[in-house]
Amino acid sequence: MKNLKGRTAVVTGASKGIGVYIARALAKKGMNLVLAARSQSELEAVKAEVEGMGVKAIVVPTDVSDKAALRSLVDAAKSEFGAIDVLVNNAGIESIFRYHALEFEEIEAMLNVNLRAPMMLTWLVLPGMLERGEGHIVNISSMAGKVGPAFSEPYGATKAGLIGFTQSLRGSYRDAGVSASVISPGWVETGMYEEVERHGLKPSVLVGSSKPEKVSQAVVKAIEKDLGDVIVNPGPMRLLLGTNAMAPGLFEWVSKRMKISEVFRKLADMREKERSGAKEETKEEEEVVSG
Ligand code: NJP
Repeated sequence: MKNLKGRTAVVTGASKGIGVYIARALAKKGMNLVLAARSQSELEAVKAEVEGMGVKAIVVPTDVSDKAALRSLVDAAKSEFGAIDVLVNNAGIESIFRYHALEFEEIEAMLNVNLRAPMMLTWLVLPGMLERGEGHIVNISSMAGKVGPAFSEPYGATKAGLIGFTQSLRGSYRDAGVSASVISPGWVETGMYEEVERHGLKPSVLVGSSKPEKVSQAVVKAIEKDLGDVIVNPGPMRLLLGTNAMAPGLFEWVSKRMKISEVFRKLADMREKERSGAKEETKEEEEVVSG
């Protein structure tokens, strides 16, 4: 889609982190915005900022794991702007724990927010796009979807799902004027990465980290140039991914030596320790109350 000015984009996860940068970048291109997430006051602040850039925006408080809320989001966008030209599925959650230490509901929540919501929202906006013969879906995946890091089973699986979903969409609908892109960042210096920084952890030198503007620029470029698969990472990731495809054993060896999953292991350790501490405290409180 060459000219974004005056068109409408729905951006999920627009209340904080990368989503705010995506909203700004699309507003800079003159797009009107439908801002979705659960935190209304944060969304209102983003709305005020992008309106200051001369575009129109609405806030639609949405829990994307709620099916009815997804329908309401699409209805609100259509009733305000008439049509949805671009959908950016950015909302995402992660829970880095050892898989067996996760609660069932945490696994379910990642599946719902990271994969089911983008698939359902796409399903809801596609008919309108096909009718107009134009539209673009952008899915924010992750390097974790390209190669599943240790201690990130549901996250990696949902992000890999988004990559496959996007490839299929491109194959099915590009001839009808509707396209799709998947953006796979490595670590990005905002949002989820803040906990990594707070604990003084460092990503492997092979992976590094990127500024959030790199992701928002990649989103704009993917829409304007119709790019299918964009990696945002300073390290030699395509080379590594090529190695993974051709010689997975060698890739595993390099990953281990370069400690690619080390940050995930440390985060999992810290969180599991915190959680078992919290459980102990609750147990002690209960014992005091009952006895
Ligand atoms: O995360 P964060 P990022 N319903 O936590 C929203 C991917 N990524 O910006 O509902 C609706 O700051 C939440 O809003 P709220 C990552 O997988 C990141 O880092 O108000 N919205 C907030 O706006 C994700 O797909 C890195 O709490 C829900 C947003 O989602 C995307 O980038 C690396 C929701 C999350 O903001 C943005 O992540 C990478 C729900 N149920 C991929 N639950 C990175 N930062 O390093 C959450 O490879 N949200």
